[in-house]
Amino acid sequence: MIPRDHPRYESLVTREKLVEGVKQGITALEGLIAHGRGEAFDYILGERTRDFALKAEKVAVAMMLLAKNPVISVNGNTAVLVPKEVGELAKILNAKVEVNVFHYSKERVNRIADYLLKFGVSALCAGDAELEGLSSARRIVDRRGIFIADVVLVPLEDGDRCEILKRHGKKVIAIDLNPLSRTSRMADVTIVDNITRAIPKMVEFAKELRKLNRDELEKIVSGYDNKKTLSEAIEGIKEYLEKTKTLI
Ligand code: PTJ
Repeated sequence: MIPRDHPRYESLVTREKLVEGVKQGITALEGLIAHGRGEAFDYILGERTRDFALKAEKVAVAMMLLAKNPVISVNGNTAVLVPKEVGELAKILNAKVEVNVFHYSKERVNRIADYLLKFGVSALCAGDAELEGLSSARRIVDRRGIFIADVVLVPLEDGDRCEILKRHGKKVIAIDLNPLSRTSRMADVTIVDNITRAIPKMVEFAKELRKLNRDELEKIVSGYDNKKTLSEAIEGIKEYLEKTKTLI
């Protein structure tokens, strides 16, 4: 039991969720390592949603509202960290949710889908289609989901799939705390924010933006520059480190 007044309560609770996810066979062991890397970037970003992330979250939601077949891809980390919020977001955006994992087994995919169902999220996971050009298990997709999607939200992604999704003509929105990763650089929109803050923020934006018409949504998306977002994220890290240095 983590004491509520612990100064790093949120971070410890998040870790516990992932450890529990591993015990239940939902999160991959490698997911813990990936989370550690994410935590380190979050730390040097100041552990809050920065302006460049807010902007990317808003653009991402507008893009998904404009999409014909938006899909939210869920892996083992996402499933245990934000299951309810993914369901909420999918509902408002009229998006499909698809289980798609790097460390693949049919049993694990089904376990993730069953877990999501407990939060009222019905996820696709048929594995009845393949993305050509990708050798990792992430190529295994659902014919009704990622296979026909025009916009895919991919939290905690690997660069290879991002590249292939783009080659298949899809727009990719990544959530990745590492602004230097290949995924971050390949995506059309990169949200450099913790998934535990990013998805709830996107739910808020979705509630607001769903009232807009297509022209208004297009205005939000047009002129978005992902390279600018990434350089602002790197500047954000530098700024935070400089500020912190003076406090030591
Ligand atoms: O469930 P599976 O089988 O699909 O496996 C999931 C992992 C995460 C193990 C797999 O996708 C993987 O190996 O990912 P990578 O290549 O390590 O990339 C994960 C990226 O997510 C890293 O750049 C981390 O900085 C970032 N990251 C980790 N935790 C978070 C995060 N970004 C946002 N929020 C987080 N909580």
